[in-house]
Amino acid sequence: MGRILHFGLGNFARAHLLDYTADAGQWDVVGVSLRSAETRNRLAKQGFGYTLGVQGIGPKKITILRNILVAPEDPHAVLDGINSADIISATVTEKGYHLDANGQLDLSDSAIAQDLKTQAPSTLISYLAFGLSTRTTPVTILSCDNRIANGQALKRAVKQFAKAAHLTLDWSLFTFPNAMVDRITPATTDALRNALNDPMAVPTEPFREWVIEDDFAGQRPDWPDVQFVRDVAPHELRKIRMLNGAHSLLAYSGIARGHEFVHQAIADPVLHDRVLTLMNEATKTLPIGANDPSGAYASALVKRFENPELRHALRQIAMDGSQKTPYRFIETIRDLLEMGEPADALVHGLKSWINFCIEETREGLILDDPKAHQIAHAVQSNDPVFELLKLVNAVDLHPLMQE
Ligand code: CS2
Repeated sequence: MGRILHFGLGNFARAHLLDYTADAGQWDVVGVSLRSAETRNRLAKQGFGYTLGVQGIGPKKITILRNILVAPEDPHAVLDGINSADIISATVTEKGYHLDANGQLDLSDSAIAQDLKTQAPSTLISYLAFGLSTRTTPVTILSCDNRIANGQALKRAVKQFAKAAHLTLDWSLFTFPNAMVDRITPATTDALRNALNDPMAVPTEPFREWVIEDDFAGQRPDWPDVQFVRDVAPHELRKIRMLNGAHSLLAYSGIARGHEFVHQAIADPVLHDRVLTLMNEATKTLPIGANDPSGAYASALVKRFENPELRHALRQIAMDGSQKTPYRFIETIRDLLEMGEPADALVHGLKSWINFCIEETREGLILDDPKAHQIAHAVQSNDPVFELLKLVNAVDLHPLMQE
């Protein structure tokens, strides 16, 4: 029996890593919640088991979660967990890495600065740095978040934190494989809770995919259908640039056009065309082998978006845009410009994020984004477009925003 210590017990982890691990057998999972006790309290009431509502297939009971450690209640239990786990994994979303727009650990970020000052952890990055500094046996740290080269990004952040905190880690013990993760997992609705008679039910689609760099420091579960590859980059670039890029385009343009859910936005002919154009543009930037000349990957994505039962809210995707636009739009646009290829739909995506920030702020709303305050500030400046681009390190694209 092996044990995974998993940071971030949101719906995605419960529909992806935990589902795969339940299928593998032999392993269990202890979760870590970095802030609130709410998920732990609710799941504890039902013995940490919950129902996955796999749309079109039916309910599936997941019973491999043993406990959830609430970090602020007992930081030592989390550090002990890091010392004894067979695999440490994370789904803490893009902002949980505390990286700046250049992909480096943001030492001025308030949580990181605080952890450095107090020499006590509160983030995934600082927990790993402190916890791994006393570990003497090999372990794999597996990022399951959407980010290009997510494992390397996590390793870099932990390294930079450790250096700033004067911690010594034996890096020969640890591996940080990159991974591509995919399963569309919306927020739970009351309708699903009632239908499955489980307050902690998680809705998800039947499709799931996981490609992991074959770089494990020790044992791993016998996860079914997982591809272990030498280089994940083509897989993750394709998924992130095509699926997540299209998602963000649908979110910002869809909200502007009065839609609420992904399936409604993709049924709008204007957005449908724009999504296909974006996928076509993104395909051109992918390495040979990952590009999609037949269009099969793109058509499969559109079908998944059209699924009306998922009721995937555009606002869920729209959050944290400052963290998502760089890898969903900006880097792809730069690659296309370099190739001399058009990037109209992607540029439209970036413009629609800018318009979303402007509209929401002018309506007096605070965005759901770690940079919400800077965004509000940028919108109130003399040149909101320029200032917003500055926040995502993309002033070089300013000329394209005028056209
Ligand atoms: C979505 C993703 O919320 C979002 O930003 O684009 O969560 C998306 O559903 C998953 O990456 C699909 O694997």
